[in-house]
Amino acid sequence: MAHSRSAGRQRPIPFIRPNPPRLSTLTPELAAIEDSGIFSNYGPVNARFEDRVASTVFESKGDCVTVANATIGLMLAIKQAVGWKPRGRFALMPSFTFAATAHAALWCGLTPLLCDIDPETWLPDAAAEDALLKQYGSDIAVILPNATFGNCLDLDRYARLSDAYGIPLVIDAAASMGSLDANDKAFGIDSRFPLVFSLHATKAFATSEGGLIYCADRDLIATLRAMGNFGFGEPRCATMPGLNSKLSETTALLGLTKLKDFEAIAEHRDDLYERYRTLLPDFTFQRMTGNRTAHQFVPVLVPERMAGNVQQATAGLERCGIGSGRYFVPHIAQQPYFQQTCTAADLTVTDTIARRVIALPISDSMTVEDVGHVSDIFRQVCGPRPVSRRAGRSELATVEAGR
Ligand code: T4K
Repeated sequence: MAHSRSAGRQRPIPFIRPNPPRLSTLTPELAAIEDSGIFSNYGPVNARFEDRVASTVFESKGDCVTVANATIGLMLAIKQAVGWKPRGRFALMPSFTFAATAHAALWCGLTPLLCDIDPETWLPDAAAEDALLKQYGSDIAVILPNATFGNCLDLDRYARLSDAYGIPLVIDAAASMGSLDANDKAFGIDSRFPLVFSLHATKAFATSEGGLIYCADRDLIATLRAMGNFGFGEPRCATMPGLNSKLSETTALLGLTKLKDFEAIAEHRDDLYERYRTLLPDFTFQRMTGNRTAHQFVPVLVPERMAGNVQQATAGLERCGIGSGRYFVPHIAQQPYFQQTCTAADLTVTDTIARRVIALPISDSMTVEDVGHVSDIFRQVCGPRPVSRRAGRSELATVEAGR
């Protein structure tokens, strides 16, 4: 997949280059969908996709149901977990997550209770969660950790917490499709709590829009499937809370096709990530807890002296044709809507990381040479002196001059 490119002027490197299967190459499969007359409502292509994920990714230890996107998947899973009338009012989650996590809880009538993250793994901080569980007890309706940037959560610990406090658990695994745990198994395999994955165009497992909920508990998946079809537990008759979260047959076809080369894609992305780490040994990366992460991008911290001034690095990269992003910045507690609707605990680590984090590009078509180029430029834009004064002395200056 990775082609080496002869030395010379670098092509621009976008931050994210989505690579869903090309619909234009799937004409026979699309014609078959048209001929079947079934376009949605958990049709045959969708069923094949779900079965194949359950059997190949999760080794037939449970079931999957597709959803239109992970946000709506989280809404379904949270609603199912807390019941029709939640006994508590809070959803315990990190502030270092995407808006979707907080929105999903709010749509379920809950108040996000925002906790800090671990300074190394950037996963929700165990001590912070423990403290909030002790403080708020049964006022917490659901524990909602985010597997930050595809990193693996300690699900055994969460199962113990859930049992000890009698509080249900839903895992936001939006970026984790393709992540392998410390035993080299798919993250979440055999979990009795639902994991919600995103299949968005920008993810490693890129379709267009889409999501997937996996759980070892097959009955729970059956319930979520009915909830996602208007709560129809009986033919066209709502017996539970519901909405429409169904995936179209066309998107299911993208998922089914993506599965074919996804192992190679995930491996390639992880190789590129490791290359970044090798080339930037003096920078701080997230400490990974599993054996492989399905990288959507490469979050890394700029040096302490640039804290609060990450845009200097972003702009320097941009001038050299390299895209970058900032996740999760602003974090939840920094966003105006969430400031009005959430309760925040101490977020010292989150604030510190948010002031320094930048996300570098990774994509299926990038090569190790591209990573070398981005790393060189990144190192230079993070240098102590303003980049523009180094004209003629650095690769950055050469690239800038050539533009
Ligand atoms: N929970 C967590 C922890 C999440 O991170 C997310 C989503 C969710 C839940 C909800 O999952 P979904 O409901 O989306 O399935 C992007 C993704 O849209 C979002 O899925 C993802 N997390 C988040 C971390 O990243 P934005 O707002 O940054 O996307 P946007 O439009 O700025 O695009 C990012 C880059 O990708 C840009 O450089 C443009 C490029 N791009 C994007 C699209 C959509 C393309 O080149 N082509 C495209 O088609 O959220």
